[in-house]
Amino acid sequence: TDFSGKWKMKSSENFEDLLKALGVNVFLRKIAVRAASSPAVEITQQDESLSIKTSTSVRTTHVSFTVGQSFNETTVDGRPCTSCPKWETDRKISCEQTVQKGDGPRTAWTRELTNDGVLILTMTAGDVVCTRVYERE
Ligand code: RET
Ligand code: NA
Repeated sequence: TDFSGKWKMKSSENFEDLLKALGVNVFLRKIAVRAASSPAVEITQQDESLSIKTSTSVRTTHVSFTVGQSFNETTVDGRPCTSCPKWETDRKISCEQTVQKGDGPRTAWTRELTNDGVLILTMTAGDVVCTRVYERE
């Protein structure tokens, strides 16, 4: 499986509900939702190592990790966490996050490359699941 490429988002469900579950206030939520409606995602992958850059007008994140090795990143609302990416299938990575300070709902993400070459990102906070579908640019 090779996630490499530049991706554009085709659909998004529950992103605002996800931020709400994380306790983001309505003012910041509206800003975040607008910015996150047109992200630029660029992934490079070498074997089990991925580098993912997600850019929006208000927030850009860049993570690099090797599947099977924990790494530090931030939750979608910006809290530092430790993440444990694992292969769930040979086309899907699932990753549980543990925040370094404080508490809140459990968070996780998955990234799956479907047979049709579509990238499906899910982000979970407690029982809220946000699903975002990407196609290659
Ligand atoms: C602000 C303020 C603090 C809370 C949040 C913000 C914005 C977050 C954004 C996240 C985008 C995430 C994406 C994820 C994966 O595709 C405004 C910095 C939540 C824009 C695109
Ligand atoms: Na996204």
